Amino acid sequence: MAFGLGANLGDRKSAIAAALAELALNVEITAISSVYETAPYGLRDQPAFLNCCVAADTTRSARSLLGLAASLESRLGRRPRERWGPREIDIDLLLYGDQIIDEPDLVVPHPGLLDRAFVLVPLAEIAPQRAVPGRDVTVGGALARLARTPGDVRRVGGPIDASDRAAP
Ligand code: PH2
Ligand code: MG
Ligand code: MG
Repeated sequence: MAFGLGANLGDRKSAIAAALAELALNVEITAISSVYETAPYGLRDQPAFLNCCVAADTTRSARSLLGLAASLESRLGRRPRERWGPREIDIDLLLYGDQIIDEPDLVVPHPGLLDRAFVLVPLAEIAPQRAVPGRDVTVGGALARLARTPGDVRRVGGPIDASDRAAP
């Protein structure tokens, strides 16, 4: 399975480092992408994001991972705000094996996956051959097809690690 992480408020890097550390306590992380600075997508008038993706193995259900993501977001200081708007930390379930889930609050593969360079670029770095269930395409193939805006997704560093977490 894979998560997408993003932040565009406060100390973005340490928020992602904290999210990675907490995720590592709950799932077996198998790969972490580089970190990218990305132009805001959707609502454009907000600060630039840092984004990365994580691949992991787990026996937890997709619904349990959704709950985990929500509880980590709130523990890491995310405040409720508008949809598409700025956030301290965002943890999205992108893929869950070969499963297709379509429930009101849980859609997997993530519905925005194929349109968003800020997800496809880091995900293609760690899982280019992964098939996107229900779509006749791999992650790398989807990225190759995507119409890109030059400079919208810029690699700014290697994988974030626990040492990037702010001291408590
Ligand atoms: N998340 C959003 C809306 N727009 N833009 C970028 N660049 N990165 C994000 O993670 C992002 C976004 C809603 O979750
Ligand atoms: Mg989210
Ligand atoms: Mg999101």
